[in-house]
Amino acid sequence: MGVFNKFSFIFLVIFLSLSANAEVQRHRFVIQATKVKRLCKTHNTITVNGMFPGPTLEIKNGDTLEVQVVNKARYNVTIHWHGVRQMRTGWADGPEFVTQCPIRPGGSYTYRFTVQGQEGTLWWHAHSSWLRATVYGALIIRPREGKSYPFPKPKRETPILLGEWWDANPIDVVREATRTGAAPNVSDAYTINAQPGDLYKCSSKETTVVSVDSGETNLLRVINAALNQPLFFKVANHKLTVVGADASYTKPFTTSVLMLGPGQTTDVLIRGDQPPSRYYMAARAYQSAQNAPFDNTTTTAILEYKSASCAAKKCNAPTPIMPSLPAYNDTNTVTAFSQSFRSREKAEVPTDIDESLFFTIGLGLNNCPPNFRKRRCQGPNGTRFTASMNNVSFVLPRNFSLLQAHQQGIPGVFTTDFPANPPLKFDYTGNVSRSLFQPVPGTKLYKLKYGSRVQIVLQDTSIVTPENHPIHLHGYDFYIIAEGFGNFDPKRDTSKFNLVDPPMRNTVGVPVNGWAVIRFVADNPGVWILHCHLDVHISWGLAMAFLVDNGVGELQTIQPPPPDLPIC
Ligand SMILES: *[C@@H]1O[C@H](CO)[C@@H](O)[C@H](O)[C@H]1NC(C)=O
Ligand SMILES: *[C@@H]1O[C@H](CO)[C@@H](O)[C@H](O)[C@H]1NC(C)=O
Ligand SMILES: *[C@@H]1O[C@H](CO)[C@@H](O)[C@H](O)[C@H]1NC(C)=O
Ligand SMILES: *[C@@H]1O[C@H](CO)[C@@H](O)[C@H](O)[C@H]1NC(C)=O
Ligand SMILES: *[C@@H]1O[C@H](CO)[C@@H](O)[C@H](O)[C@H]1NC(C)=O
Ligand SMILES: *[C@@H]1O[C@H](CO)[C@@H](O)[C@H](O)[C@H]1NC(C)=O
Ligand SMILES: *[C@@H]1O[C@H](CO)[C@@H](O)[C@H](O)[C@H]1NC(C)=O
Ligand SMILES: *[C@@H]1O[C@H](CO)[C@@H](O)[C@H](O)[C@H]1NC(C)=O
Ligand SMILES: [Cu+2]
Repeated sequence: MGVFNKFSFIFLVIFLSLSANAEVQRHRFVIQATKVKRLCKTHNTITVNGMFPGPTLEIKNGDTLEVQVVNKARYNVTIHWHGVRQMRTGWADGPEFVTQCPIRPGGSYTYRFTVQGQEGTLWWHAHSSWLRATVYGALIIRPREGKSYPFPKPKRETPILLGEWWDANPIDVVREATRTGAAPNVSDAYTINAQPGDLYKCSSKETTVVSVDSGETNLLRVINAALNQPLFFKVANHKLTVVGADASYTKPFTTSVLMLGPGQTTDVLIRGDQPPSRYYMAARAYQSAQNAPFDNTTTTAILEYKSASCAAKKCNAPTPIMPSLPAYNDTNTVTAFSQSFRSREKAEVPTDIDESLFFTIGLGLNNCPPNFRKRRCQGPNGTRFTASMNNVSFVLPRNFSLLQAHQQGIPGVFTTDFPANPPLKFDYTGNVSRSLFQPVPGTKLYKLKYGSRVQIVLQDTSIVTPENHPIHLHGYDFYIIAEGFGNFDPKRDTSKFNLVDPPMRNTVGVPVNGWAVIRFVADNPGVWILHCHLDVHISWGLAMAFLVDNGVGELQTIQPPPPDLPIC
């Protein structure tokens, strides 16, 4: 008996330590056209496994994901694991022509990577043309076994994916814009978990319902998966307590409204502390660009107290209460919100900086090339829209991915002369002369030594229009140590740097007509794209890429490419 007990004890210990260890999760994503009906009309929508939104992946910190992506659609596709650091596994990052060539129709590729030291909400999405309009889903990372959240455990958890829907094929929309040089058509609806909600035609039967019980707390994992639009989000009569963003915990703070740029996530606790009823949660545009058309509609879901729900057909459920959302141009609310973020854990902000960079970000206009017909120059005054960082409009290669070209030493695919500073100093946020509007196309990378401590000032310009750009860096989280309006002034603005508890994120909303300063340590070798997460701006060239060298030894060296890596 005693021996048996000892044995079962040992077995128990082995079992517990195994289950506390990391797991490998395997999934199969089939990219396929699926009939999806929204706004009264059915489209052949590109989805993962016929699901819209796509499957939610739920893992623990330390787990490994192996996702076999099989392309049964008629478009090239890649999948990006947004916010996953991909330490030494850059081949699994996903942006097409950056870390891999696209998975062609009929092809497949297995993404294999470990999520380490990140907890909270991330997401995955296509990183090829505009496919991410419908190819996206949540990636939830919970604490390791035996560890808990740094806040009271919520009774429920609900992913809230904000999206954008075209009553058209999104690929046709972007192709039309590429052809004409004009801005692409704006969307026809926003969505919550892929449903537009009650305020749109033919949508009320499928409105998303989120349950809550009186007295209990629900964790909403809000993700802005919209293609081109920063969004306000609010729940009628309920306060939201922010506890995390971009899979980093924040010091909790309470707010009535969120603003997320595309790419950003925000985890909030919501308590069932109101009279049992039905309340709308709603999202609509934060629009900072001037004189630009935008989708000015409102998407809703319903927060429903269980005691107020209505399963029986004859019951009259109360009409949900509608929140009052900020005006589309309420930049003050955006500023107050973004300045409330603080990291929860002790921040390890690099102080001695090796690479002090200054990048202008903004739009531009190309004069109509002489061999182009008028119908290909339908931007403002017969131009074509473009965009740039430091006056370089980013062009993706077509014959090799950047990472492959780097790894195999293939010349002629890119250069490493991306400028550390704007080639020309001017009043970035002032009345910019028309002669400065046209950037230079190029595939220019900026080389970083392994381990270098990097600071980037991201400076919006008012060329064409100032705008809040959500700038996303692949392969890294960074600290946002300051933000402000006007032109960044080192003499005045360095004193505003928060080196104590700045928030850590993977996407920063650079204030409209303003700047943000970010810092990170280049400890992940590979090629990492830095880009605006408004897809309309990526296709115009609002991007650049870092080439981070290997360090010393295996642990500071990128892994070899997987054998099934798609080539061009
Ligand atoms: C864009 O909008 C215009 C005007 O409504 C419409 O004629 C055109 O068909 C739309 N393009 C696409 C690709 O849906
Ligand atoms: C957007 O819609 C709101 C009402 O929902 C209206 O007050 C506002 O003027 C509209 N803005 C634009 C630019 O159309
Ligand atoms: C927002 O837009 C409205 C018109 O739609 C305008 O009256 C108001 O001044 C604008 N507010 C700001 C802060 O720009
Ligand atoms: C287009 O031309 C008009 C008239 O010359 C001018 O007022 C306007 O600012 C121009 N727009 C752009 C974007 O250059
Ligand atoms: C790849 O494409 C670039 C740009 O078109 C070209 O300059 C380069 O020669 C090509 N490289 C190879 C190896 O084909
Ligand atoms: C901007 O500058 C141009 C000349 O470069 C001038 O014609 C225009 O009036 C100025 N606009 C404003 C708003 O100051
Ligand atoms: C960008 O470069 C082009 C070509 O040299 C030049 O015409 C333009 O003025 C530059 N613009 C800025 C903002 O530096
Ligand atoms: C698909 O990707 C291949 C390279 O792998 C490229 O040659 C082809 O042009 C792409 N097709 C489209 C429609 O972009
Ligand atoms: Cu942008």
